[in-house]
Amino acid sequence: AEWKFAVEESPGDVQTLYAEEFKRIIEKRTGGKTTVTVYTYGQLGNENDLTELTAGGAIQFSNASPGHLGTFVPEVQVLSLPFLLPESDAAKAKVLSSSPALYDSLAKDFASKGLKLFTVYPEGEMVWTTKKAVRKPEDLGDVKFRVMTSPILIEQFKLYGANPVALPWGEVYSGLQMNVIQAQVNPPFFIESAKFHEVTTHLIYPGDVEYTTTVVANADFWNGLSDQDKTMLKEVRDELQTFIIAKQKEKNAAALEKMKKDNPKLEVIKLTDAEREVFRKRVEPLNAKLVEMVGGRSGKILEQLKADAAAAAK
Ligand code: 6CS
Repeated sequence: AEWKFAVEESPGDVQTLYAEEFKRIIEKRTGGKTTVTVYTYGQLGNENDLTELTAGGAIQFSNASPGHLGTFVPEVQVLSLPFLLPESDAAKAKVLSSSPALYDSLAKDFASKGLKLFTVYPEGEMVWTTKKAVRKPEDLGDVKFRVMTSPILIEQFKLYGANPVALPWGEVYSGLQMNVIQAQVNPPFFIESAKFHEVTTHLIYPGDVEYTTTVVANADFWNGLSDQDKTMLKEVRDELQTFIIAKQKEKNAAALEKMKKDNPKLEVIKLTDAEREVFRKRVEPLNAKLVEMVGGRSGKILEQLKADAAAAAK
């Protein structure tokens, strides 16, 4: 068999490294009977296109990050809420790898859209690139701030005081360059890879949220797999979880050093606890807003996820 796996990122990026390692392990374990073809960003379409291709069965696996998937599986936006996941790496990894809120509950909303939730993993803390110093919501008043396409992100950045606009990432570099937008948010490895630091002057570390991604499979494809294949895939999934969590950490640390070297004028601002607290307070209405927007089981999933996060942090 041939399995197609499309990612939302470029060669060398975190999602691509994951898919390539998936390919290596699957092809080794099946002795080449199953091959995996990896497609990087733009080869088959943008982020939202990949989800539709997977749900429709044209491809078997893809990354579907909550930042974009909210347009298709609205409930997944619980993963985009700031100040929700535990702060420690170990507790965060535990929630993302095994939380029942995600794999029992949220997975049902994926299934109803033709998607099997295969895994969720972190890609690094979200960092803002801006063209001026930002320390408080008032500093964002005149800033057109690019966010991913999930509706909750527009609400989040409105609460933060900015003027948010949703775009696929392929349009972000030119938007910053032409000053149509002045800011965007992504983990450091991605800012470096997409070269956003070339068209920006400040990196702001707000400490509010982790970038997470999900890997999904076409549901009919998944349900048609043999028990043996399903068991293999579960083992591969667990093995890759350890691999990718270490990998993204290493890449994010290296990226900051590289960006400082490339652009010596780049100013790095880490919000103080007091400054961070102002943004945290601003965004407090967001959880209720999400439940109001999405309805259905979203409130229940959110409460469950909070409980799983609290249990993991203990
Ligand atoms: O900003 C975005 O849209 C993209 N960011 C990352 C880290 N991965 C893919 C996603 O589409």
